[in-house]
Amino acid sequence: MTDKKSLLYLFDRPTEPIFAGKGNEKSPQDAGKVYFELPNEYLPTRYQSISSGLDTRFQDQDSKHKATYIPVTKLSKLPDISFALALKRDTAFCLFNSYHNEIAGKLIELLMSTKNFDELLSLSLYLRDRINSYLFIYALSVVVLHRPDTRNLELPSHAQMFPGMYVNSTNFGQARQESNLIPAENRVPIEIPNDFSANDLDIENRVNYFREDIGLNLHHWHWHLVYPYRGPRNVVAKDRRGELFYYMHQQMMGRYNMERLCNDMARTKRLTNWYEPIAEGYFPKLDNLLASRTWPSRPPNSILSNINREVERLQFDIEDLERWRDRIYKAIHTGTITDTAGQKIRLTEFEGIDILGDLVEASILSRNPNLYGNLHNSLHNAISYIHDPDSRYLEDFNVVGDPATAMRDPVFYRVHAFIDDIFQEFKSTLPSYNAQTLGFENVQVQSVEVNTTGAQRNVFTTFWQQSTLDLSRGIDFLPRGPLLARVTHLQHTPFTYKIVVQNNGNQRMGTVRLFMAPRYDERGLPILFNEQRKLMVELDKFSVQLQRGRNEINRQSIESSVTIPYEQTFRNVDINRAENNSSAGQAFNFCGCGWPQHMLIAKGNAEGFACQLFVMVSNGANDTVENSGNTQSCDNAASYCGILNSRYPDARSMGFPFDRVGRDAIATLQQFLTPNMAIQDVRIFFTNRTQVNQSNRPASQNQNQNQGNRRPQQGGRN
Ligand code: CUO
Repeated sequence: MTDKKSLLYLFDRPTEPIFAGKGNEKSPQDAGKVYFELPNEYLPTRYQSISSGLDTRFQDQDSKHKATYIPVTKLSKLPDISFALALKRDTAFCLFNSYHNEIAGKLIELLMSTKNFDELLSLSLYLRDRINSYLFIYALSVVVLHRPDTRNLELPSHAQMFPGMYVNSTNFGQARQESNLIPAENRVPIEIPNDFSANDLDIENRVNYFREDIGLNLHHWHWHLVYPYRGPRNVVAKDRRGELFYYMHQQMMGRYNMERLCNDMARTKRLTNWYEPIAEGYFPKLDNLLASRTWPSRPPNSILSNINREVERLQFDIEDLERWRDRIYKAIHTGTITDTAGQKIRLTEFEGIDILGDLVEASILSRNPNLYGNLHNSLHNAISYIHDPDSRYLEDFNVVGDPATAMRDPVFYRVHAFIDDIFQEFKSTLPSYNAQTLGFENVQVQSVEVNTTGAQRNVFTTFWQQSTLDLSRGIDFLPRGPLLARVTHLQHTPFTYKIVVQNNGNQRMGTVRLFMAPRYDERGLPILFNEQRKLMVELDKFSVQLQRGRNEINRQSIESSVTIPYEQTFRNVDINRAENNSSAGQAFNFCGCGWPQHMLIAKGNAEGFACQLFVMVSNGANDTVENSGNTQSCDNAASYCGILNSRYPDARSMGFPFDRVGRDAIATLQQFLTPNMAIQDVRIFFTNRTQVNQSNRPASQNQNQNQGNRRPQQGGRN
């Protein structure tokens, strides 16, 4: 049987034809270039008549390296792929576009339906150089993630496959020069400047390090890969998916708003008036290498229009958006939605949010797309075509049209502030948690504190870090070998929490929930509970066995259930890692989804940004979910991403205990506390210094060098 790893070669240099040979002869894992023994009819028509010449041409060039040939089982019948060919190869594929997603959904179904691995590989090879490359990579990624026989494969980072979506394009000229002229072993990283899309004349530029962080954008891309809104039902209908759509994006907003407050900026203004000019502009300076185009910009004060774009089969009016919005609010206020059969479905206390999430996004799980429309995706579309709503200039969508790039643009957060407000409106109709629901009998949290090496107690420290990425998988038609880019991103010093809990009952399980929020608003006044709760960012959540009497719980920041470590975010698959068919490999793919560890703590400021750290130990017996058995040895980031093939591992509503309005007479966080909770004033100090990350040097540079201080593996979590 064919080595499953061979499928990964299809992700290498997406627009460079497969017969050009794949793999990286400088990588320790590949002895030489790899060729597939393709049946002639698998080649695109353009190449069929000259196929033998092609083989020798590419193979001769590499004769000094050992080559590997992989046999390909020919499919007994080639499928009809005209539906996928309808999307031109060099066109931009838009994940928020229903028509494009319909094509992707069919493609995912076609690939999922292959009977065994060899058939999947064969079909993928047949499709690869025929259909749109971005579509192909997207669909195959979803399939690799969800098929039992490929789950263990380690997908390369999306940023490596499509660096043009993550890194300023002006650097590619330099990159091409470096890899054409300089031997692989002597190449040096290309510096990617931090402030490439604007300068400080634009106040929004103060948080560009957040919006343009490669790890955050990778997380968002990965989240939408794990949770596609269209495709085979068993892939789309994951446990509490609609609720997680709400919660993950709510947390993104909470974190972004905290970041804004650190930088003396007001919280994000919701985009509610769709006829007004949009003050924020965005000039991405990214290249779409696939479609050979630059990403369109959006000048300040652009105005939305009705969308009528025939090619993308996209047609809706701003009034449609208003109708859908009004119907959704009506459903919230009446507590029921109407399904396609005209039946009323109640938006119940616990499941209502899930139904609403599916409806607002809208995924194929929406109970009535005719009535409630396609609000969130259409807003993405309306903004992403703001510069060319009827396609008269033949322009493609801007960065807001793709989950891999959307977080870069300030307007993205204004859209999601509006979307989040819909969910908050629903939550405000639910009964507040009473002291009994919040409490945990006989359990008192006595204290919580944070210890950071080299800092005072209850202080977080942040700084800039420089890390190196290898982009060679994504720059097509270049000599092989590493192509390194050096980026600067936020980082914090690792820290530990110490939580002291008194248990006057029997030994039992508790769930520790850690959150943090700013203390003061944009005017410098204390934030009251009902506003502060929306800024509560989850830092960690884990189970503990509580002994009778005093319990001291120590937990490291790198163990967070929200984050994934640096290596997983950037998935440098060239660095020596777990064997292919291990469960660690399976975890690796799924766990590309997760908030990047380096963005766990907001930047803070030089004076020490004041926050409140919150800890709660809830009753484990009420939190447990059957069948959430996490059998993976996965460093997973379950809080924002769920667990592969399992139910969401916490029975409480996502965001508990801050997802609802506080009970009567509660004005402050202090008043909200029950004995099983505690708060602590903390500060985040930012120092404007840059440290080089020693732990992420690519394999090619590591061969003769000490690996440096690699991040320790996460400890076992209960
Ligand atoms: Cu993730 Cu609007 O859902 O970008």
